Amino acid sequence: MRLSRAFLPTLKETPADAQIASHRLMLRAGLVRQTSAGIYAWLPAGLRVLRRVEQIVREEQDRAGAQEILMPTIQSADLWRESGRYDDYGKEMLRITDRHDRDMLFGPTNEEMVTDIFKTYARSYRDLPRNLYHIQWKFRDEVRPRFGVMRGREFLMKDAYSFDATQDGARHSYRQMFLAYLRTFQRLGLTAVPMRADTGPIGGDLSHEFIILADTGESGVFYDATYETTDWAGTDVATDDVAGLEAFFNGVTASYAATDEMHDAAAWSQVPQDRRREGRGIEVGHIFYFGTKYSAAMGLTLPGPDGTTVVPEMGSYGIGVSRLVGALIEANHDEAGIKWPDAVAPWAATILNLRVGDAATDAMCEQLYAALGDEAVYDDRGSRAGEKFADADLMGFPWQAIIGPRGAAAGKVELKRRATGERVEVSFEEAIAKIRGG
Ligand code: 5CA
Repeated sequence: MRLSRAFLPTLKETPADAQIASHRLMLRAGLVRQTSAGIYAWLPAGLRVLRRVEQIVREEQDRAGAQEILMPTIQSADLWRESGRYDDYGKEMLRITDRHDRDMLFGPTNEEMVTDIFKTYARSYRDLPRNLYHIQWKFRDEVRPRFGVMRGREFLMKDAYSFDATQDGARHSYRQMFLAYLRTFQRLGLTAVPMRADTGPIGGDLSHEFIILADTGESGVFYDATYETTDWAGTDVATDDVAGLEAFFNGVTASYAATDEMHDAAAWSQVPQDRRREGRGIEVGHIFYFGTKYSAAMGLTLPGPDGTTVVPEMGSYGIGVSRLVGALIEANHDEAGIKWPDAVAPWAATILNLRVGDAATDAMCEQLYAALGDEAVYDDRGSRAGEKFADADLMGFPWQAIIGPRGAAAGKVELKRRATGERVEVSFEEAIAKIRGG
């Protein structure tokens, strides 16, 4: 992408109404544009990050055996009347009437719809277990949308739903998602701590929130420092290994971690003093095991073995995909701007041409741009070097390839690593290798 032709708008001024760093930076770096309270348009750079986060979430869901579908945003109120949640959900639900006076709604979550779809096709207990997920926009008419995409009204969620024949099976499905979540957040470069949680309007008796530590988070958190150093991605427990996964889950959850709502002072006092961590956090994922709440209410019953009847045991598993973009910036920024981790950066590098119009400089920049293709943005604008550096720091490309007449003459590229500020002078080939290597 050539900056002279791109739609990558940056703002110099700090937007007045943005209270936290990620919100300010998302607006200043031109990632999103607010179109109504809590509703955002995603601009090219923001959309690329959103898609990368989505793809990592998808890969880990697939790896855990969940299957992707896509359900609509607009749902019929009748489904929600069946489960009894149409009245319970209150003002958070955006209710719509169509031209035939039928009650519709913009989905805040999909337990009812997925139960109805599964009911249509499942013939017997042999169709269990199954786990279906989708990545789709949700709407919740939050009383106080704030902090940009962190607490929006329209937001992108990954929501998965598991169906099992037995409680033990459902607990295994829950643990499969638990492991998938730890792996997902680690791949995103985030320290996410699983905490016992309240089940709220989703219902059920087993639930964990996955919380990223950040001073600007909305929940107070208490946890054992062990969580800061554990390598989940390195765990080799297979997703179908029932006993292995149970042992893994019990091992992880043996260490203390709770939000202020679930905090237990007596258990906390058992954690060695030097391992107690208190702070604030952002909820990026939430998983629930709620048994037969929806299957029973919505008539999902299947013939079981030997003339028995099975009412599937269900769980649901959410990740705030658009919220994660904000959370990633909270965890990776400085005064000058965003410091994208390699895994989600919109582009791996920006090429900064310090003397547009100088034949040797232009030629070297063009050559590097041709080699990197879609992985680089080329700042070919005629603006001052200072402005180019400021925009590059603000937009947070992991690498800046800085090329001026002196370097071009010597066949050298100056590479700056945004995360550390480190600069090295390298050959053209080395620059490509380093940028590709992350
Ligand atoms: N049905 C369940 C699981 S699929 C459910 O809806 N869970 S939830 O309410 O906890 O939402 C799942 C995740 O969506 C949350 O962990 C959070 O990361 C994200 N989320 C929830 N509300 C918002 C919001 N207003 N703005 C941005 N993200 C949100």
